[in-house]
Amino acid sequence: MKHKGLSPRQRSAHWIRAALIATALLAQMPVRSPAQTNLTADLAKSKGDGKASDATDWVPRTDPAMAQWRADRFGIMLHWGIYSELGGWWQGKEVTGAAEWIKAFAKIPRADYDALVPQFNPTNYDPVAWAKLFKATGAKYVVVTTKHHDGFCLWNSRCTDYSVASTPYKSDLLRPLADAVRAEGLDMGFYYSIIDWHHPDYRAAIKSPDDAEAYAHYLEYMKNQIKELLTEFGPITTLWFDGRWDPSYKTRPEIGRDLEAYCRSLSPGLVLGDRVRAYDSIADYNSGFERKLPQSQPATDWEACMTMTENSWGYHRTWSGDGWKTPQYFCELLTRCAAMSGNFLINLGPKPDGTIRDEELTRLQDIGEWMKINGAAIYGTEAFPITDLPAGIYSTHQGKRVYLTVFRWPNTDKLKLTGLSIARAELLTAEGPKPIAVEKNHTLTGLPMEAPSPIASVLVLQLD
Ligand code: FHN
Repeated sequence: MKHKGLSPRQRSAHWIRAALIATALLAQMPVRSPAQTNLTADLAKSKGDGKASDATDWVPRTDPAMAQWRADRFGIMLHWGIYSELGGWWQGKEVTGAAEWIKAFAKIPRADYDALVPQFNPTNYDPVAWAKLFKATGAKYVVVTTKHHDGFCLWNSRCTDYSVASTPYKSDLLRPLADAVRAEGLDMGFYYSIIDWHHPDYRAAIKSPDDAEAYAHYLEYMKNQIKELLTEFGPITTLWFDGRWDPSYKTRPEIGRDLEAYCRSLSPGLVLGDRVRAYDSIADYNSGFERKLPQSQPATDWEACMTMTENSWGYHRTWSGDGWKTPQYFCELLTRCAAMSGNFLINLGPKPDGTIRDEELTRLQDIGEWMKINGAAIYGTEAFPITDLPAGIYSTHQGKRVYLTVFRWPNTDKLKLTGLSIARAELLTAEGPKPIAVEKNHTLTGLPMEAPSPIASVLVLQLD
């Protein structure tokens, strides 16, 4: 068995996997609750930054910051900016496609788009309430757009006046959020767009020496902004770059490498996904799983990010594409990620006034209720492959504790897990863990005929 590319923790898990690859005899059994959503069909629609980076030379980081990121497993992403003002509508018409792209999709003239700046006034913004909500959802980290592709900055950057400082609200939106998030014990991360439709020196492609000179200035601008973001907002654990696909960036991998080295020089423990690079390698983890999950476990650390509707990251007043994903679906995606040793970000698009819409709020609350009881199956866990596990059941483990998260409850009170040597078992419920009898060290007996949770129920197996 090769250990190349695995962390010590992953390596130590190998003996368990090697010795205990089990066969679940649930495979042929009927299940009680039907599959709720067609994961494959939905996830196949993924667009965006989905191109795979080269993982050949990837070496896992083993330091505490990376170990923490890996153990967190679950985060919240926020897309917020002056595009939120429009909510996916321009000149009385709904614009299809991601609402944060409305300037490009509706071909909004610059002067008209910039006229949103004096309108942006999120007077109901309550970062403390947001942070409490994220905590209650069970998230362990938060990633907020500091600047999206339109170039508008949510902090009072000294590098530009195209920022919240020029709005009626005036005050920085990021530091209060970062402080509130950290006060809740969560980690704070910043999204930063490489693409910038507003900056005069940004170039999508370099076609002349003048372009090269302009782009060099833009790179300096990015560095100066990054310095502000990494040094003036308290500990920032991850910088989430986006928009590496323009030729000006992706055809010259040395630019990303230089930017990455600069970030690391400012913040040595910073966790960086591969979007800082030009598809040539992975950085700390693969961040290319956008609105899709991998089919099988990637060889590297990885993270997926997911919209609540089909494809809108920013606030869209009347999304008329595919509808809202259910809390159960999100819990299944999150569990699926953990069962492939990956992280999962759920995206929110706050309203322009600073509130979070009800559709998002209620979903987060339901996810949080589920996580409160079942989060042990997610946090700090890794993949625990069991062959022939039926669709809708996912296995993770932390040391000798194995978690089976059952989204489709079996139509039987017995569960035989050939190949495992189970010392004790319990079922997680709202009233606390309930012991489950184990026969011959491999068969759980006396399972309730109804699943304790309408979303998914977790069986915990303590292995010998
Ligand atoms: O174009 C962006 C999009 O608006 C959104 O920010 C997503 C989030 O991963 N990233 C880009 C597409 O890959």
